Amino acid sequence: TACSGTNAAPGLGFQLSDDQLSVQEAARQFVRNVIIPAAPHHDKTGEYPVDVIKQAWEAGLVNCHIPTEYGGLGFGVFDSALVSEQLAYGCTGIQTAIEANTLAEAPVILAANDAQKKKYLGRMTEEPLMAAYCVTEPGAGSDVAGAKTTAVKKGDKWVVNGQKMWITNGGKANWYFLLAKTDPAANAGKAFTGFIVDGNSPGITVGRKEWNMGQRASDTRGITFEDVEVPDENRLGEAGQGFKIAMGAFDITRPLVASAGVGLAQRAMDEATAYALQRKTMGKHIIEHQAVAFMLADMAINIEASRMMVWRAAWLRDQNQKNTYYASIAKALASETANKCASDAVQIFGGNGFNCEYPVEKLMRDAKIFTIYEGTSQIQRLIISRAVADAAKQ
Ligand code: CS8
Ligand code: FAD
Repeated sequence: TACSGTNAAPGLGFQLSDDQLSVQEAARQFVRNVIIPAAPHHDKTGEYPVDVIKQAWEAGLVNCHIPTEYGGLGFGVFDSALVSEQLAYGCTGIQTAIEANTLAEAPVILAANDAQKKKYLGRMTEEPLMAAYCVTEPGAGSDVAGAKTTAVKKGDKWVVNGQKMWITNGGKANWYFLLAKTDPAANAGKAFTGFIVDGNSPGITVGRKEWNMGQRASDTRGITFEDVEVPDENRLGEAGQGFKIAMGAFDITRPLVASAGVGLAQRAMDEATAYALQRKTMGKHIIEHQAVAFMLADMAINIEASRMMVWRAAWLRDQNQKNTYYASIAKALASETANKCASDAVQIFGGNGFNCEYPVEKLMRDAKIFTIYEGTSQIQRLIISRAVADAAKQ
């Protein structure tokens, strides 16, 4: 018959290739051997995981999406998502530090010329360097169009003044992607320009490491730019295109942040399941109490659904199709899944769940940022609802 079950859905496939399976397995092994043992120390001390990142870089798990012509692995978003899910399973603080490189590199991959790519992407593949993406400001996070940092053209240079806030890898970066206003009178789509700024440029002051609720291995800082001179050759694309370049980067990185949320949620489910299989109350393992078992079932439902949305959003981008709507759905769903799974894992652990010697309290602290960074859950819903309305108007 036409639908025999052997080839029922031509054109749609969920089977990973052998290469993808081996990348996924390499990441899984690295996480088990290196990240999981190191994570508690970096969480407790906030010490930046230099050694772990160096080993991850040597294992080919950092900067995966740099094109092969600039020395990278040339991964698409889908393959990168397989890696980031695994890294996040081990520790989302360490994974965020690693993924902030991807975020800084994304505008360069999207908009840089060949010389800029050779110089700034090339060096990332030669040494384990870090980079950072500077868009958010003390007064403007969700409202990127409200950012106030300016760049003014003086001869063949731009002079940058302003303050950025909450910059991941802010104190570790060899270079920054910077979004600055270059035409304050224009609409957002034309008002901003993107630049690559060398980390050692005179006039840059890096603030203190922020002590956050979770993901403490990651380095988050404010950065001040005071009369920082940036050569015009470090301008990304045309002047005025910066907002679109910065947004285009999110189409790549929101699926990756979502995949990290899936990794955290999966870790929470695995920890909670192992605990529920050995903890006994009222003469039974707690997994035999349906109230507990159904929490695990709900975790599975939300994790599977989130992973599928990540795969769809990532796959579309790799096909060069617009994925903004799906990237936002994946980001919102996976972030909320991460929070629900971590919170329910704490519940399943009972009193032990609230204690810092057990892994799930860290998961709950680490999960919260997922509904905030890379666009809050409210901003994802703004993007999704605008797309729903636009589709209805057509
Ligand atoms: O401001 C937008 C937004 O997305 N806000 C959220 C900001 C955000 O996500 N910040 C994250 C910072 S980075 C971070 O947190 C790092 S976490 C640590 C590392 C993790 C590891 C990876 C908005 C609210 C969605 C939109 O703002 P508006 O002011 O309403 O602008 P629009 O009218 O929508 O758009 C203006 C023009 O830009 C064009 N645009 C919009 N989206 C896109 C995309 N690609 C290309 N171009 C885009 N996705 C839009 O078409 C408009 O162009 P016009 O020509 O003006 O019509
Ligand atoms: P606000 O924009 O002030 O929002 C406050 C609240 O109002 C939120 O609940 C928000 O959802 C809601 N809200 C705002 N506007 C609307 C609206 N229009 N409709 C409905 N609700 C709305 N930024 C970078 O550029 N680079 C980085 O590397 C980076 N890393 C980060 C790492 C960490 C640990 C943190 C905490 C932040 C990081 N950020 C980074 C910044 C992050 O993206 C912003 O914090 C986030 O986008 C929210 O902006 P905000 O903090 O200014 O909150």
